[in-house]
Amino acid sequence: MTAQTTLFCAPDTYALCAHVMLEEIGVPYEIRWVELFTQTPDQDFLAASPHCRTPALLTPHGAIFETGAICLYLSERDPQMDFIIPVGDQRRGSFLQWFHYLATSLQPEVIIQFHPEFYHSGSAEQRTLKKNSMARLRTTFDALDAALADGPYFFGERPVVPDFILGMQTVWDVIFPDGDITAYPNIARHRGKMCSRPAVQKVLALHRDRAR
Ligand SMILES: N[C@@H](CCC(=O)N[C@@H](CS)C(=O)NCC(=O)O)C(=O)O
Repeated sequence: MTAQTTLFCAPDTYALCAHVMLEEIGVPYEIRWVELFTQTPDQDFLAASPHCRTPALLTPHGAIFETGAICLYLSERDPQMDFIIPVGDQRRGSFLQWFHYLATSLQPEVIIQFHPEFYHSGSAEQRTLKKNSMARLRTTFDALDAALADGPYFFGERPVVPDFILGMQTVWDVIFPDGDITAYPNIARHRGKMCSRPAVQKVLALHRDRAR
């Protein structure tokens, strides 16, 4: 039987997070590995994701792209997992804040570290862009480290959606100044907790194997 939920996935990319959420929630799914940056993309992938970016998810209710949207959608499919701080809870505003901060303040800088060529074609300009962006990442990580001080997760002992979104990026050492997460002890502890989860271990192993 074909799974009704298909994740378009490229190894060791933003698709990690959606993949982990599928494992955590335990819905039957299949993975379709796709190639990025190609002139001949998988046509089903293109139909699901207009810029051919991973992740994209085919669901019984249609296709969805964007990590945050996919994570919220999957969490709503299994509310018992408690991955969303609900409306009416006094922590709701903070939940929304970190959810959006990760998408709008952290992610653009992370993408610059990997792909400065999206913004400049010259190598000197690319180096300057990466350097300036890393300075912004420093202060972003300062804010996140402070938010995780009570930790280990954003809201204590149980992870919620922003934890998965952060945790699946902090596995990339190159996004930290000098490639060193230890300057941010609370983020390092958060990564350790995330990486101890069986779903995360399974997905990271699959992606690293595939990326080889
Ligand atoms: N805002 C998107 C970003 C997704 C994204 O940029 N994914 C990268 C892989 S990490 C990608 O597919 N890049 C291909 C491209 O930009 O053409 C999300 O969070 O899902």
